[in-house]
Amino acid sequence: MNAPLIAIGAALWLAAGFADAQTAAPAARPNILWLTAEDICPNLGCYGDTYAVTPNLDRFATQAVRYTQAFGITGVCAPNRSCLITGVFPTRLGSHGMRSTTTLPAAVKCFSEYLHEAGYYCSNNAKTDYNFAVPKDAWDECSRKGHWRNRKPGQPFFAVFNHEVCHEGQIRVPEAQYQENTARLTPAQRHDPAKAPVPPFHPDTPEVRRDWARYYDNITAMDYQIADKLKELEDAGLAEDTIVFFFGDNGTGLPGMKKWIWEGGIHVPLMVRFPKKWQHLAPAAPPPFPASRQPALRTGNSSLAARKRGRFSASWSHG
Ligand SMILES: [Ca+2]
Repeated sequence: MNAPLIAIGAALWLAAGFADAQTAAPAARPNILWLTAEDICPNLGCYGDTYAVTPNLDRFATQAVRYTQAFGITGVCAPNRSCLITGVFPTRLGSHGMRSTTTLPAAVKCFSEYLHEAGYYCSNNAKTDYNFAVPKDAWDECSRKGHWRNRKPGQPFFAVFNHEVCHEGQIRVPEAQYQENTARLTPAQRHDPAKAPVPPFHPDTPEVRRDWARYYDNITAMDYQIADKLKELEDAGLAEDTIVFFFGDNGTGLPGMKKWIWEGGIHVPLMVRFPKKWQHLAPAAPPPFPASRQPALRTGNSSLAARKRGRFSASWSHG
């Protein structure tokens, strides 16, 4: 199935559970954890990429709904992030130009503001890059200190952790920085440039092969960090109360990919783990591994259906 991916969290959250969040008792509300990764296409083992070394995300995939046709609305961070947090197309919002600046119309809110009003503790660690000023009520904490641990006892949370080690800017860093970024990788986990899957639109040179190998090394480093965040949840006894999203914000940060609206710029991984308690919100069961196909996000349709059910009435949202 093919469908655009817009506003991953907004669409799923608003369509599936927003009304519940407003009316249910705190203990009956799910926590929401977003684990976002910068600048990656679905170059993960669980997506069938045999060059990738991503054991933790591969394990996560066995517990999650894995979308194979998830796409950013554009090929680069800021307009995508403006869409993710509002559910509005950046072309409509005036946020489409990278590092442009727009002003949110009074009727448009970051969807975390609704969660905040509903009693959620909302933290963002830490990137915003929305192309508009962050509304003061969007986050209880928006910094590198942002963490669900800082909420009041028993308070439900929506927490975002953005992972930057795989950002395009980390591919060609000085050697010392690269070694620091990838310090946790074992020798066997480091990618051999000679085996790198150089696409036909890149010159097959040692420099390009090194870039690709390091891109994959950085993804493995990110995979370790994702495991840390999942373990934090487990250790706190919150895994069964928390819906976990993993997704990329835009495609691979190499030439002809990120910033372009070809597949390499917009095709991203997206997986959502619904614990048993919240399985009724899932569009499908976790797949047998490796799954061949999973449902695509039909955000417009699901949002429309939600409106018809009277569960979400914000007329400005595109889903
Ligand atoms: Ca990005």
